[in-house]
Amino acid sequence: MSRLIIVSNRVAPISEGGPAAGGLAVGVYDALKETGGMWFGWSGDVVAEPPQSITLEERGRVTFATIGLAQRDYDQYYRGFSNATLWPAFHYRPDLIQFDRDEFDGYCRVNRWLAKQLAPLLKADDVIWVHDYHLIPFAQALRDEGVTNRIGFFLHIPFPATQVLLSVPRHRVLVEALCSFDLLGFQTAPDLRAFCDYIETQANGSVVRIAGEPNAVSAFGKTLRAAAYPIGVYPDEIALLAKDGESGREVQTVKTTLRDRKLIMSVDRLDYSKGLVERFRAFEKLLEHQPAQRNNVSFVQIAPPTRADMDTYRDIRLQLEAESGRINGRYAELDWTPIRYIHRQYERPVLAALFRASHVGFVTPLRDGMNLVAKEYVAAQDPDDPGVLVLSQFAGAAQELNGALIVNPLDIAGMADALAAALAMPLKERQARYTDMFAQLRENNVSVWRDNFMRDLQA
Ligand code: ADQ
Repeated sequence: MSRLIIVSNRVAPISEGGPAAGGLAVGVYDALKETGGMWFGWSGDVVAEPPQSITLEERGRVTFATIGLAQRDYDQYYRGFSNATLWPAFHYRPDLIQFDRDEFDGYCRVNRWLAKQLAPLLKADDVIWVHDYHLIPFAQALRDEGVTNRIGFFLHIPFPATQVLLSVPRHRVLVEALCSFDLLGFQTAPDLRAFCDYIETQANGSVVRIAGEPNAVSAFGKTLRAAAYPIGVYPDEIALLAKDGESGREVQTVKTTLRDRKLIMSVDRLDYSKGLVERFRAFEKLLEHQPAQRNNVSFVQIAPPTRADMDTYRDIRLQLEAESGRINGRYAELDWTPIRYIHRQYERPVLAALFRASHVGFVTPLRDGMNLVAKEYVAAQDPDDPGVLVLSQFAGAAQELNGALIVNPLDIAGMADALAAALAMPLKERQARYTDMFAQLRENNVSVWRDNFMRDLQA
């Protein structure tokens, strides 16, 4: 069996079940343990000078190969082009794009430097799987180092519609670089369509669509394949975690302080793509339109800050603090706080148990590649008394989770109506929707995602 080499911007700190162990980390680490292999990427450290060597750490059959980033590389590659240009563009926010030529050069330089570090560690039959938007030029950089192995790429975030992608300076260079991979994986069919549209309308390329197989793409003198591989979770494991966590301290505290009130739950990284401001306003609208809900329902938003050294992230944080303060000021009573807005990270078992204790999972990103929280919420429910998922039409997960109440996150009143419908939904309907979605989660769990991608990469 070929060795698997995973390359991602950050190498997940693997303490299984720890807070960072999301779908990607868990699914990919499982594959590495099975085939043996290496996980290569940034250690998370920012250092004064570019480090000269990689740190190798063996755990069973898996080698973790990590390296620090010099301050300038961090600023240009990570904070700059990846997160101030690509992230907003790929989440349909051209208004937030900041472009700086030096940052773009830094992005390409760091990709080349990382490829140079990895190349000497590779063996002839290794299969390389690269993850996410930080590493679009990585295959091209490896090819320049003489690497001829199979190289696949999975994009965890949306691939934007052509007219949006055109707003990114150097878009053509990026798409040409993508074409150096042997296989491209997207979260959903609309993302795949957007990529193929660019190839056909902007790159003078061709796409052959064969049912049940990846598309065959030719462009920039290269041939490759591209398909959608929606990422999943392990629903049965999450269900167990959630049940086990029911008697835990955090869940008991929430239940005691709620008394008999209902609970609406949201969990996100604090990011402008997650639609938090609109979500707070929808909850406010619910209280405004339905006075009977006042003092009868609480909304818990857990949102640990990320990328806190960037202005756009500081802005969204301030805006949310103002909104939650304003809404609580308007509706709170001596014994009831409508919105509990919490800035911290929780361990996975605690989150799962909180999902199970809540009546509504409120997941309304303005754009999201997939959104694993939506899937985790469903997986964590009690089959005898499941909660209802209210889900944005712009989350990749909406393509699969037909049992959710699907909303447009810009339609505040529409979201408030969906919340009211969710809170009032009869048990039979909740069960039917949950059963449907749980079956879907099982059928397309994270091993299916990984195995389908690996099968096509090796074919
Ligand atoms: P993210 O944008 O980070 O991921 P998401 O898919 O929701 O978004 O995954 C986040 C993971 O972190 C989930 O497993 C969640 O439970 C966990 N998490 C979130 N907030 C947390 C908190 N406060 N405490 C502890 N854990 C928390 C990117 C893309 C998504 C895509 C994933 C995977 O943006 O669209 O679904 O990658 O491909």
